[in-house]
Amino acid sequence: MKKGLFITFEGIDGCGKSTQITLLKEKFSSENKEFIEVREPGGTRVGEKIRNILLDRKNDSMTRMAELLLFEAARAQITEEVIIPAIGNGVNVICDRFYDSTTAYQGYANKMGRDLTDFLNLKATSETSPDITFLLDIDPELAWKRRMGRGEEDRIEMLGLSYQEEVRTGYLELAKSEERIVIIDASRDPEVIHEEIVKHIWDLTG
Ligand code: Z5A
Repeated sequence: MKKGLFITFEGIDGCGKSTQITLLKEKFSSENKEFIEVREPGGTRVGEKIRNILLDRKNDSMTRMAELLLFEAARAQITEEVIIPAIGNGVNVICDRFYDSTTAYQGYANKMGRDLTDFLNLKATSETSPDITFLLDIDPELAWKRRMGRGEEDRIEMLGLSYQEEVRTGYLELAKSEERIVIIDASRDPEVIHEEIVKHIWDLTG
């Protein structure tokens, strides 16, 4: 059986991932392409519980190592329980964040180091890698303005604009060495971005 495509979306907070995933789901549905949508951290019973711990503003004493291991625990669960079976059954997987988030947020911005995050990412995913990753690149200030009025910030959003700047730099560094990562200018109109994303997916699938 032909394997499903594994597509991931990455970027700083509020870069427009959810918006693009919604448009891509509509496109896949209109083309009768089978897919599932998942998100990280979360997407499983265990993972959603871990997500609550990670994003809870009250957990401000969480250590960087505890944070890293919780993200990897949620990832191990969703990869084995959901992603690997779906791809194996020929179902396309659209994933809101995957291990590149750990590289950019924990490895780069939190300075845990690539050696550690690369090792844990490989272990947590049994070396499952996306076929294509869209990095929605945007100025943190613009992303922050877009998010305004969405209510209380979570524990990671509370870290502010300079943190988002570090994360953005981490993503762009990573993209230099990973051919599967497509950098998308996310400051443009959602429909324009969507068309570019679809073109890349069609190019990949032929
Ligand atoms: N995290 C981590 O540190 N390490 C890891 O390994 C993983 C995650 C997996 C997950 O939070 C947090 O965990 C995240 C990283 C960290 N940091 N934080 N906080 P999340 O999943 O809840 O949040 P998020 O991933 O940052 O998503 P988001 O805030 O919901 O944003 P988004 O999905 O990228 O954006 P959006 O909701 O599509 O758009 C934001 C707003 O902009 C919205 O009002 C849209 O209508 C608007 N928008 C979107 N696109 C456009 C365009 N093109 N033009 C104008 N306006 C737009």
